[in-house]
Amino acid sequence: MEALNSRKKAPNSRMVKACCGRHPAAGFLALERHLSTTSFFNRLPAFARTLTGAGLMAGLLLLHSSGSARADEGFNAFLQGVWPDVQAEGVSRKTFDAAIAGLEPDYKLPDLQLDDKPKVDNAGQAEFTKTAADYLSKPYMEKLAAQGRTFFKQHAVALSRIEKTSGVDPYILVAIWGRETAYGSYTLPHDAIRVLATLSYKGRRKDMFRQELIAAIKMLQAGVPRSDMKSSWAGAVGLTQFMPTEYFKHAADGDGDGKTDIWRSIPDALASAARQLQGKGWVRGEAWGYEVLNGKTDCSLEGPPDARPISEWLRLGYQPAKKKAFSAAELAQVAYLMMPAGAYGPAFLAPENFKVIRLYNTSDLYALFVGHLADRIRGGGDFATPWKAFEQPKTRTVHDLQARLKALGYPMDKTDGKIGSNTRKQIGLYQKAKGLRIDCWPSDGVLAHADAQAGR
Ligand SMILES: [Ca+2]
Repeated sequence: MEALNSRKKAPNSRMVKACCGRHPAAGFLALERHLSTTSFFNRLPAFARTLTGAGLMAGLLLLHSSGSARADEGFNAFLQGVWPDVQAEGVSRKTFDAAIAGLEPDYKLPDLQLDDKPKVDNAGQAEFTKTAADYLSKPYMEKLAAQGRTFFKQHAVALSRIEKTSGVDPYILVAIWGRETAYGSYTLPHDAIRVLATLSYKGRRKDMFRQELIAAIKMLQAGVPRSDMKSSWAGAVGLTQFMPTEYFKHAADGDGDGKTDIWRSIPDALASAARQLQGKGWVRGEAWGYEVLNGKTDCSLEGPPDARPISEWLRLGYQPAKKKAFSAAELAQVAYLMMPAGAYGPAFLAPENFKVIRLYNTSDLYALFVGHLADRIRGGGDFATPWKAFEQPKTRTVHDLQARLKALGYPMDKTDGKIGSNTRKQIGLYQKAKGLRIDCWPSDGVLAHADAQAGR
C-alpha cells in the first residue's frame, strides 16, 4: 500500500516546507473556491448570475457555477450510491443522512484524479523529493525523543502490560505516537468523512477509500462523535492515526476502564497500535533494524529480493554500527540491506519488524523515523554514519529515469517519481553495468546517460 505512505501529514512543519512554485492555475482556483463559498452568488438563479458580472469575471463565474453544480450532483449521487453498503453494515438512515448532510468534495486533497480541473499544488506533489536528513531532522528527533522519554515514564505501567500481552516493543509504540501526532499536539486538519468521501469519489484508490468511508460512517453509528473524526488528509484518526477499518480490527482498551478511546486515552491508543503491529506480524523480542558499517558490497545489493541471514551480511563485510556484536539469535535473522540515501548516508539491515512498521505506513523513511526515534527514546544517539550533502533530484528526474531504465529492461515496477529501494537498486545495477560511479542515486547525469542509451 504505497497509498498510505503519505496518508499522514507530517507533524513537523519543516517537512512540508515543500518547494513548489504555485501552480499557474492556483490563483484562479483560489478565486473559484472563494466564489463557491460565496453563498450569495450560489443562491442566485443562473440567469441572474450571468447578469451580475461583466466580461471575464462573469465568464469565469458562469463556467465555475455550471461546473461546480455538475460536480456536486455527481458527488451527491455517488454518496447515495454508498448507502446500500453502509446499510448492510448496520448503519441507520438517520446516521447516514447526518454523516453526509451538506458534505462537499475537497478537491485540494492530494492523490486525486481530476479530469476536468487543473491540479492544485500541495505538499503531496512536491517538485523536489525530501532528503532523508530533512525527514529525519536531528533537532526535531532530539525534541521528540526528550518528550518521548517523559511520556514513557508516565505510562510505564500500561506500556509494560501492553508489551507483555502483545510482544511489541513499547519504545516503538511511543515513537509511532510521536511520529503520527507529535504526542497528540498536532491538530488534525480534516473531517474524516469528507476526506474519505472525496477520495472514494475522485481518488486514485477509490475502492480502498470506499471501504474506509463505510467503516468511518460505521464508527459514527457506534457512537464516535463527529468531532472525534478529525483526520489527516487520508482519513486516519486518533492519537496514533488509525484508518477506520483498522479501528474495527484492532482498537483496544489499554487502561482497563471498559471503553476504547483512541483520542483521549493514551494507553488505549498505544494498546491499539500494539495490536495493529501484532496483527501485521511483529516478532516478539526482535529489533526493528540495525545500522551497519563497512560492507564490501555496493549499494546495488539493497532491497528485499537480496535479503539473507545477518550472518551472511557479516561475511560480506558488514559490522554493527551501534554495538559490538550481533547475538546468535540476531545472526539467524533474515534481513535486507536498506540505504535510504544510496551511497550518501547510513546503511541498515532491515529484519522482519522493519517490514511490519512499513505495513503501518509504506515508506522506508517512515519506518526508519519510527525505529530511530524509538532508539533515541531508549537513550541512543545519532546515526553512526552522517547523511552527506548531495544534490536532491527533482521528482521529474526520478520519474524519467525510472521510465528510461524500464525501457532498457530493468525491472522497474513503478514510475512514480519516488526514490524507493527498488529504484535505488536498479540505478545501482545500471551504474555497475555501464561502468559508472555507483551511488544508487538518481541524478541528471545518470538520466542523460540512460537517455543516450535508450536513443532519446
Ligand atoms: Ca479505555
